[in-house]
Amino acid sequence: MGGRKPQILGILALLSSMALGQISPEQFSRRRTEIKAQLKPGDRIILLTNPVRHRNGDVDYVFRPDSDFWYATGLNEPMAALVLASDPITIKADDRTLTGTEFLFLRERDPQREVWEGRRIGVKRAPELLQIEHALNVRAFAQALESIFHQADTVYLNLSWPNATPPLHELAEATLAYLPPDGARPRNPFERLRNGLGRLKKLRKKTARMGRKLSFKGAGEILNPMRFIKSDEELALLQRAIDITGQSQVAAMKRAAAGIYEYQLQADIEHVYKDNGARRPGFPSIVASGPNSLILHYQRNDRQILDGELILIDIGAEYQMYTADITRTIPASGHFSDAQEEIYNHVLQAQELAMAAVKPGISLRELHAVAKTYLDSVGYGQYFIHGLSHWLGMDVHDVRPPGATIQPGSVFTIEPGIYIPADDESVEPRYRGIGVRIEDDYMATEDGYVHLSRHIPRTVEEIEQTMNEGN
Ligand SMILES: [Mn+2]
Repeated sequence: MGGRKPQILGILALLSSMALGQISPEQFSRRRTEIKAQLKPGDRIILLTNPVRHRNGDVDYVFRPDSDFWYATGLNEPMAALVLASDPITIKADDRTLTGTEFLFLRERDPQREVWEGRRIGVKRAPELLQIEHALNVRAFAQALESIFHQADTVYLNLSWPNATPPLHELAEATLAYLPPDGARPRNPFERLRNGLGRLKKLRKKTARMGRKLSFKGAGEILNPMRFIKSDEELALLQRAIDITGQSQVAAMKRAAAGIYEYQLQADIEHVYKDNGARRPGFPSIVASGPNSLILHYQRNDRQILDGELILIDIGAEYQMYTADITRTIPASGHFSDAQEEIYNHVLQAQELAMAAVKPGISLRELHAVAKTYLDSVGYGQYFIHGLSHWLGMDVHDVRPPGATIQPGSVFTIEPGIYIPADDESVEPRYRGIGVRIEDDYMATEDGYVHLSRHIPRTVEEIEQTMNEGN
């Protein structure tokens, strides 16, 4: 029994550090079953997780898994790939011959590296901990590709990396190239690309000789419709992300004052995230005061806030891989000026009208038209310069099937805005330089929607009251 206790403690520590989240290994397994059910004989799906991205010197950016890969595995480790097939295939690699429909390639345990980089699940424990059929050393991935492509017709790849839109085959090549043959991480991306190109060309030649034509498709064809409709577990995580973000918005309302810097508000916001278990933002926090409120994806957050200005705060906590996306625009002084209030209420009314139009089957484009028509009618339509809505989930601009419309279980934002340039002489000076956006998160139901962020102060009155009631 003597050696038993440390082992159990070790496993407990491992489980708590794996960030499997509140989605159980069984649910990840069910997702894989659902993916496989959509594959035809000869289809393979390969999901790669994100690379570790180099920051500077010996420092890398903090790793975040690829959304598709995580959706199908729950694995929060770099250097990993998932391979699924509809019917059993045989993979010969790493001195093993394995037959099945699910193969996870991941890093082998390495006590020395783990001292530096943290614990790894490892090949031996992965099948049980992740409920996956087969696990192999990622170093064998390149070797295994031949087995994977053997008898394959179509290979689906997750192409969110690299984040660009070159032709599909180039993406496929670049993606395959990302996993270097020996499991090491080459520093030079060109070398990485060259290695991968060479391997893929060889594979293509080989399959061509066998009289087969290998085609590549985006894994989104299969995964996007699944990710589009959220399960109850996913909705609970999204609600938690939204609640934490709401708490952050309230914290910002209470802290906001002329004289402080945008990054000080950001600090308060992100403190609330971490304090509540949301480990990072789902996208860079936007804290934009005065003229910066006109910059849609502003992220410098380094300006001193002046009296009388508006502060546009567009933020989202990421909780267990699911992100909120909520914008509030607040007055630095705690009171909107008449001109600010007037513009604010037009934006609010545009949001209310779009909300009232939500029903299953309506498109985000149609919702946009509702808001735009209203803003046009009050003379501010030309200052509404972005889309009204987007889908929300693991990615802040989440995936959707082609031609998606609002369906029960889909989650989306409604975020009208008015941005009047500082030098716009077609309006009175008191309106110039005003930027207002209001953004909330919603889940569609059978007969309407649930306003997931409804508890966060949103009207002029609610915001002023929150800002002035003290802590
Ligand atoms: Mn948004």
